[in-house]
Amino acid sequence: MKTIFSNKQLGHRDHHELYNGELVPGFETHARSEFILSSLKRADLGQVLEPETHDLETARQIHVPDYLEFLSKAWDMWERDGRSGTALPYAWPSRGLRGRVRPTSLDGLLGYYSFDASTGFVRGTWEAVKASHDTVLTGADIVSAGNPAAFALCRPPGHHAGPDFAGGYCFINNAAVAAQRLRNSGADRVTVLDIDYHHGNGTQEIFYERDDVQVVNLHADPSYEYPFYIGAAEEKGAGPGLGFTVNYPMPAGTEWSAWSQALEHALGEVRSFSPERLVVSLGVDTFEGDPISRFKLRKEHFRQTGALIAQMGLPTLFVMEGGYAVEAVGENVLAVLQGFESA
Ligand code: 7XA
Ligand code: ZN
Repeated sequence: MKTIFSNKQLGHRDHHELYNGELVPGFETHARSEFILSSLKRADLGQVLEPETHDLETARQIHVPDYLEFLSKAWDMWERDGRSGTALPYAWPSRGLRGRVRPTSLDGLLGYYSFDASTGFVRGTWEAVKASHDTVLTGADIVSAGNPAAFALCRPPGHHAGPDFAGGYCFINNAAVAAQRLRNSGADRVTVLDIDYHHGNGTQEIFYERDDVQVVNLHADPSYEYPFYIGAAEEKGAGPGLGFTVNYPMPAGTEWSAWSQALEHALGEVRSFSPERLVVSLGVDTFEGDPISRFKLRKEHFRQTGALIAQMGLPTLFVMEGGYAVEAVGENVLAVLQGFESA
């Protein structure tokens, strides 16, 4: 299987996030991709390709143009203000505030275009975000060209980013951009299967009213886990999209037996939709050793996950999302991809 990755994605580094009342080094480190790359290379999984450079046309079908423009300028605005550190918001337009009115100052804009304090900008952020976007588009094109699968080693990840907001370490929603690209390339129906520990709220919101992209999420129940305010089983889509969003929230401590049952059920839903292409939002923060998560999957389970997904027989693009047990991330991702290939 071909992997796509650019070293530019490593430039988003040394950023901080608000965690347990302190500004701490971001969990979403560049080292994660380095561990993944070295595991893939050691196992000789396949070629690692540089992404092609792409324009933002497909991304503009997913995100509003002024949001993309802000992403590209946020750090420069921050530096022009004479600031250093990490550009993070500290105020958000909550219920009762004028959430639709775009402020003019940088601090106002940071809150306007985000929903948390874990998604900061540093000097290399935009170049990394753009390269991550190029990586996923290149992966989608590889799958459209007739390859059975590809792995877009995206970083920063994407599934929390919505039409006009960043959050959860995500800026551009790579999986959503890929799904749109696959649609533009002629696939009538595309499924995004999100197996990250956290609910992919951005992907859900982007496609919530569409009937051409099914979004299926397996995740920690939002009643106790980030992103907290979305991802319940009752959320099923709206308007023409009704029935094309499927959610499997699960309790803390979920082990393979329950998780794999949910996956089998989810794959049944995918079969009923009969997509022509599959995008997998691949997070391995369901791992028992993950520092910010509470599920109990082990390496052998990741291999079985890949094999179960392969049984769908669909051209598949894997898109990297979360996973923070840095030294195990590479082996767990490799296990999914090898499980898929060997099935
Ligand atoms: O899938 N999403 C993630 O892995 C990121 C979750 C961000 C949690 C933020 C905690 N401060
Ligand atoms: Zn996650």
